[in-house]
Amino acid sequence: MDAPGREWWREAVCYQIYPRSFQDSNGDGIGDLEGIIRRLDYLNDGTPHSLGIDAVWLSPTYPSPMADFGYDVADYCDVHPDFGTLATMDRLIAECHRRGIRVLLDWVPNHTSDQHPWFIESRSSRESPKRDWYIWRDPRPDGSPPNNWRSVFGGPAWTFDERTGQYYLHSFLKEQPDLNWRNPEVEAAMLQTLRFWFERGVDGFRIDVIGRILKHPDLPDNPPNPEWRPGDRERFSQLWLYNHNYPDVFNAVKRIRKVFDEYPGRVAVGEVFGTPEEIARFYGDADSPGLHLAFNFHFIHERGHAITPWEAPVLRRIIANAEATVPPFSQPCFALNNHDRSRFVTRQNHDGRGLERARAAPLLLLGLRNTPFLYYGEEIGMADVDIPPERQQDPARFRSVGRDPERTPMQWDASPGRGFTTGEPWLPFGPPSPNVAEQDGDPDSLLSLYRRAIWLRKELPALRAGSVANLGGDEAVVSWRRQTPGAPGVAVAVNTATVPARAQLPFPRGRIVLCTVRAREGERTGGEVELPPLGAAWIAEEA
Ligand code: TEU
Ligand code: CA
Repeated sequence: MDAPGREWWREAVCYQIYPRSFQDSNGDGIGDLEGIIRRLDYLNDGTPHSLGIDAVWLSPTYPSPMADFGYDVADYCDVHPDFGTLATMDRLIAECHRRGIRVLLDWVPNHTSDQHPWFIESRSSRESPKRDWYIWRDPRPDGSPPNNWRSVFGGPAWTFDERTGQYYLHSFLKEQPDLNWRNPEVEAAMLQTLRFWFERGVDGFRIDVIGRILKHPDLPDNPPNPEWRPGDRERFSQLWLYNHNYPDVFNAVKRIRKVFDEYPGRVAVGEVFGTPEEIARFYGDADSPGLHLAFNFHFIHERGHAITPWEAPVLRRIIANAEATVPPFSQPCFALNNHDRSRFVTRQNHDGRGLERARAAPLLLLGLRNTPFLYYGEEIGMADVDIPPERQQDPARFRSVGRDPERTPMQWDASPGRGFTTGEPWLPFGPPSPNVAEQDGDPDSLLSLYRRAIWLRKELPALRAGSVANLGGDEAVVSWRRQTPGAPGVAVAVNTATVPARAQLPFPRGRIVLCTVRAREGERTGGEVELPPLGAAWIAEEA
């Protein structure tokens, strides 16, 4: 499937599937692996009529009590019956590979489910041989938790276990106790779970919140966050100094990488948070690498939870920081959407023009030097769905923000079941439109724009493998050039203003090869191009 030594992930376009919400095949209203298999041709059937995806990332499908919908794993080496069986996963992997699609699973190393046999054993007694597989501590003299750490979902990060008289640490829900990665038995056991799936042909992993797997050994209090104001998210009331991106994490990442390197062509993509410099640390060094790729979520939110505005100067800064910090032996990894964040169309709809910005979004994401991740439904412009209280599912809703609105079922058509299920969906649908069926045959649809962008990216060497140059523009426009020796350059220009704007081009003669206004494609350009309001274009250099 791959020329030896050519690392597929450098030129890949990846697609995140939230398995519960992609395709249900047995009418129980919950998406499953058989359902995903049935939709693989939509993702890539080798023709430009498909999206042309090179890899899929599946959010967790492991046995789990589903307290956090799979991010509470009770068995790392099996499949939850709601999703299918190991045999179904084997078939999915085979069917993907037959279409040239790589398969990334989701690895959750920071915590297990409290129903995982390891934790059941660990909490059974203080003398348990697995007691030290988790982080247990005595209460403070006044009975309060061992330190002031907060759960990401709100509340203390500690829960008291009456029977053994100690607190255990959980960075997320109490149903998600943190593993003690300072215990070499834990590390060995977890690394073995990677080999289990590599042996079954899995091509890599998206690694869940890897920045938290090692904490300061003394578990000291975190200092207060001086910028925090009452009303801000509780979890930002502290600076996560001792339980997030703690220095020892980066060495552990290098040890994890070694297991990936035991199997050719496997890729490690980390879910990380922090400054551009902190993100870059996860890549390691040329002679002792860490992750192949580390997510940069700055197009979604840069610091804290503030939504990143779709404004040229901000986008330009994010691109410049990533290009300046990511080590030369790798590249950035951007996403505009995922299962934890409000969808782009909704985030950027403050003036009712979110869908227009969503047409420019793929030209930015796919026009940059990076390994981009799309999120199911993004390609048809799905928005957040308001979920009535009685239908809400996400536990984060109680003390943080519920993520159900960005996790609703894929809209394949406008029928009552949206082509997703013949049963009652686990989360309510959005309005009948947008959906794939209405956009499939429409050359001006967002879906068609995503397809053209992805296939053009494969075709044009400068976009597939080129460096970024001439990053520039002004208050309205962000633009850059992609270039690679022996091939024409491609200019990318994005207008974030609601009025037309001119973009200066880095070459005197070109031709628009992709534009948010399809009718402009084929147009010749001189040294500049006029962009429609909120519009974007890719211009190929001409001799
Ligand atoms: O998320 C890690 C994380 O810290 C945030 O994305 C957080 O979940 C979010 O801000 C809450 O609003 C990962 C997974 O992506 C997420 O779905 C899981 O809930 C979490 O880890 C725990 O496994
Ligand atoms: Ca199902």
